[in-house]
Amino acid sequence: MGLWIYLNGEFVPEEEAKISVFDHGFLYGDGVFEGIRAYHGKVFRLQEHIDRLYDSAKAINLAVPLTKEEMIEVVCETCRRNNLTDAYIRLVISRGKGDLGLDPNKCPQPTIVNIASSITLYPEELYRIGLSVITVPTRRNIPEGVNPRIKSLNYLNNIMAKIEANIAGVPEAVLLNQEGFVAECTGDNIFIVKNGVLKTPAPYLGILEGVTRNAVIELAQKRGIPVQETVLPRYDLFTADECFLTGTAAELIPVTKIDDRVIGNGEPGPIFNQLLEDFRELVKVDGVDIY
Ligand code: PXG
Repeated sequence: MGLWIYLNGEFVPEEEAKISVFDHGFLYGDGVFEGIRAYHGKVFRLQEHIDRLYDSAKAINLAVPLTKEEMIEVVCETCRRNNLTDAYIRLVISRGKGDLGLDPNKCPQPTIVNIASSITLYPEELYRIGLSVITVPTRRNIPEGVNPRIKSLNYLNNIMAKIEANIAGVPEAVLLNQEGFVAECTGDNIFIVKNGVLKTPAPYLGILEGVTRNAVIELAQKRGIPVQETVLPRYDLFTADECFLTGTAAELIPVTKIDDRVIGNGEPGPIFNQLLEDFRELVKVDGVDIY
């Protein structure tokens, strides 16, 4: 049973959801996207995802032909058409069909695609034992080039890092920024805990400001846990009491080894466990109703 895909104003069966080989999203990675999740019939922090999508589009000078309200409706309607209450949602806007040249002025009509599918969850045991990760040679894109705050269709920087993690036999890579400070992972933000303080790289260091990241910061503050958005050298990762990653797909996932150094006592820590529990409660109530 195939999916119904939203494509430029229509819902079509997935076999018919096709775009041009002249689409600049395909030719150049010229476009933006969001990865969104629905839990129990609610789309988690949909407004935040839509705001980030429109900011990404603005940053690449791409005018979105739908209002934010219409885009929210597209997301919810795609879930309804596929009878989904729990979903992984991929909303993509590319520059659209042009010619073989770079010029975006030759692309009159952006391509808008929305896919709502079931989620492939990480194995539950990873949440109990934690991930081993490495810092990789590939640095995060510099903000003066393609700013990492733009969730663009060009993920080669992150894919290069993922290849390095694959070669090393670990599931995730930590990218440093141009100055050598910790930025983020290939599709997740990173947090550490040291002496009861929760720390994560500040957005100006060149990261995607994750929706999950921001929710975790709020949850920590509600618990009275001090939070710092700061500069983290690798030393701070190695000597952390706890470390975990956050992202729409992963939610919160513990890291127990970094570059062969065991983090804390090698098990998910108490602050991680508390915040994961709080997050799983939050997703039950914080979201836009689909039905
Ligand atoms: N950093 C980067 C570079 C990302 O791509 C995050 C952080 C986390 O952001 P959110 O808003 O999801 O908390 C992302 C997330 C995947 C996948 O399947 C994830 C992302 C992109 C593509 C695939 O894990 N983005």
